Amino acid sequence: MNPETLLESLRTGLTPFLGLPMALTPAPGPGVVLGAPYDGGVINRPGARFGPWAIRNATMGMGRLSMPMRLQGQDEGGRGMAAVDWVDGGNIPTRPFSMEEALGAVEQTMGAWIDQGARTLMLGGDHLMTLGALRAHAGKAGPLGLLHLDAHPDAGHGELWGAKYHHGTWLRQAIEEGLVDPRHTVQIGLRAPRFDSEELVFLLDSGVRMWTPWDLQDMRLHAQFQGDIARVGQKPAYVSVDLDVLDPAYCPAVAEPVPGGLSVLEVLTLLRHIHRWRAPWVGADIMELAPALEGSQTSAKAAAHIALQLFG
Ligand SMILES: [Mn+2]
Repeated sequence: MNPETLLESLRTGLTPFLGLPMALTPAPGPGVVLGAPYDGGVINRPGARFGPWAIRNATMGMGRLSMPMRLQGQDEGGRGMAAVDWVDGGNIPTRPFSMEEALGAVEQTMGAWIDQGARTLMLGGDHLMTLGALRAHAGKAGPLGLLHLDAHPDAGHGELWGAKYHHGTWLRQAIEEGLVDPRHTVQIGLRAPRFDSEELVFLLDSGVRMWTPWDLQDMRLHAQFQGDIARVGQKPAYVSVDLDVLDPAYCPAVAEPVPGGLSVLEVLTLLRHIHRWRAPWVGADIMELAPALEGSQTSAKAAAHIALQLFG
């Protein structure tokens, strides 16, 4: 966002992502940012429907060129957002009362942009909306590689809560529908206590690679970690970031904060690996930001998790 677009935001009262031009009608172009203001798939603490506004507001006045790449003269990511000619496509009209309709709206709106050749960045919204995005992209590119940053594996069995679709089941659904190739799927940051181990067995049997924050601290595993991320990029790749991958000290405003997570710096550092893929990711999302929950329960959650850890 340059001074001109900042002044335009002040004038119009609108804050498109990074000051990108607004475009509500799909047209040929390299990429589009879309909000998904839906949180009907949240089990415990709703509020992610307000995420797209909060993220857009937070980009007001921000530059488009990430600092470390410039200083180190590296060419991994080209010139980042500064080099692309993306638009902000506004929000997807997700009806608040029906998951199926909301998922359909994501698939349809995003699909219309993909048909025009666009890559997509979705601002959540709860993580269930990723299923709609994967349906849209896989419909065009076939089974995708998936890099999934999250405290939770999101592959729960629908019967657990009597509902097939919610923010904790979308990955199982995506694997069963053939939208992602589990052998090219990597999860990073997993640490939330489980109700049972069936979900993890399902993922392991499918071939998904799973990394906890403890694994990431073991330097002996670093080459294996890099290899896993590289394998995601051997296919058309999707990157899904649940903000609860971050420690609540950095990002408490999510539906399910889990202590013991990654720092912002750790996430920014590991994302650099994706710029070594032979092709840029086709779609990405940043999910679960519930801005009204800022600061809520952070300390009590830390206490609860330390208590649990006492039992091994
Ligand atoms: Mn998630």
